[in-house]
Amino acid sequence: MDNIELNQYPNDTKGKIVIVDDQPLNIKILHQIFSEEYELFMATNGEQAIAICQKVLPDLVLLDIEMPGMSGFDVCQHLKADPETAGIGIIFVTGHFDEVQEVKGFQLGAVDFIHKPINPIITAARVKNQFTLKRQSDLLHSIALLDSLTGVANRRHLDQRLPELWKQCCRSKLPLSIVMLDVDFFKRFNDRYGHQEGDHCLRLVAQTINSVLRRPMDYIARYGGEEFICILPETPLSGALQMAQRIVDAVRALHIEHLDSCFKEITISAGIASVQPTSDVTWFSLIETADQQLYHAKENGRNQVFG
Ligand code: GH3
Ligand code: MG
Ligand code: MG
Ligand code: MG
Ligand code: MG
Repeated sequence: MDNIELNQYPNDTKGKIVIVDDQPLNIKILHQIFSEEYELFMATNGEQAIAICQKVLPDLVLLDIEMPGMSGFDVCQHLKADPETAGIGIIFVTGHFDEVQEVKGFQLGAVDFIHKPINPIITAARVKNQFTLKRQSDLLHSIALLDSLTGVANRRHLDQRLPELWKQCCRSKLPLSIVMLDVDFFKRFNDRYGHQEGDHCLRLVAQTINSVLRRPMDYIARYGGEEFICILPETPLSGALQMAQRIVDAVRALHIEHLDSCFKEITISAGIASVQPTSDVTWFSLIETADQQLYHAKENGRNQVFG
């Protein structure tokens, strides 16, 4: 599970299909059916198919079962075992109807079967159905993991992503830092300017935090009401302090009027925790530490970083 974006599918994006068959003639037939509507990638053996799938993350794979070397079943198992490729829809294309084979294919996670000789109309219809389902489920998935107000990841996404980033830092033996952020005097802001202005402010703050994060691995989620959390993998405390200070400065630089704050504009406070992840420590305690540091930043006057 990677960082997410709501507009995953601009209307002009063609669906991607990987066609896998050891017989060039079959590839040619499938290519003729789909080349206009989809972006196609071809493979003539299992290893090649897996490499292409990992690289282009297609919507669907049309997968021949009988091939020299890795069979279609092997390829399917391989793709399903890797979280990165597990969501790709697999349609087996098989030479002869065989109930046992078909059961096995569905058990391995295939979404449909197409029988040879290929009927272009039936094949196109089946692929179109699966393609539509895949896009709908991808969209649902991304909506379920996004905060609807600010467009950044929500708590549910954080719960999935944090253990992954944690594991990554266990492997790389590099520190992971967490920055907890909380908008200052935000209750008063709502009281004076109204909830709609409050919502608008939260959107701007989320965008601003996001714009400070530069590396692809850096991650932001809305943690709660006016609280955000940043995860900075492979970043030591010193780097996290710098990033957090940049965030605090950038929020202040928005110059959003807040007459009931001692700063007279919207500010944010940050608490940082940093650790070298190992299997002995948990990320729960890291969040707790960041929370305590945030508390100190508040106690010490707000609009500042503690770590
Ligand atoms: P502190 O500086 O100590 O953080 O004070 P605070 O007022 O920001 O903290 P408190 O926890 O007392 O209040 C948080 C407020 O954030 C309460 C609520 O009105 C506001 N809030 C939380 N979620 C939302 C939201 O989605 N939209 C809006 N407009 N306001 C929200
Ligand atoms: Mg074959
Ligand atoms: Mg709060
Ligand atoms: Mg609070
Ligand atoms: Mg607050």
